[in-house]
Amino acid sequence: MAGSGSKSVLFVCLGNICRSPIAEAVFRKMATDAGVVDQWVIDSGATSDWNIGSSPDDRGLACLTKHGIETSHRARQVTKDDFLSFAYILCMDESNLSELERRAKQVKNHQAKVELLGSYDPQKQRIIKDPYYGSAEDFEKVYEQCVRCCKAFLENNS
Ligand code: WE7
Repeated sequence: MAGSGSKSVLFVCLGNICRSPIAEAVFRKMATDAGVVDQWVIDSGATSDWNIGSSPDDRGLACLTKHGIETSHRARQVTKDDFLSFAYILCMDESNLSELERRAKQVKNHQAKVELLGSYDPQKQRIIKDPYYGSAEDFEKVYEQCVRCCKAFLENNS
């Protein structure tokens, strides 16, 4: 839960095992390196309840390790409370976006701005594609997109 005055972001994808844990870990590393991590509540979640409690995908963990980033995240589903406690909910594709917008409408006085993480990409790649049925290269591409977008998002909120 975000304390008063703190900034908050929840990264979301379908299962919270591939894309959103990478985005969360990348953003936490950047905020840590910038010395502002204490000002932030950072988390990630799933639209589905399929993988609750699972570790991130091994390919995603390998990609993060390769870039010197760790995570101990376990998958969780987005809750109604998330729409009240987070300032930003940033998701990966149009399917995530329409699902989150549908759920936001069901929460009275929802606060969160629901956006595509890719809307922050200086290279204008709006969609961060699901790498689940993809290769290590697809995870690397997700990582690079997360780096560009998280950097821009952090700069916008500093
Ligand atoms: C995924 C996935 C991803 C697809 N992470 N899963 Cl088998 C399934 C069914 C409902 C929810 C989830 Cl989470 C999962 C397992 C976990 N990134 N991507 N499934 C996926 C990709 C393309 C077409 C259809 C699916 C279900």
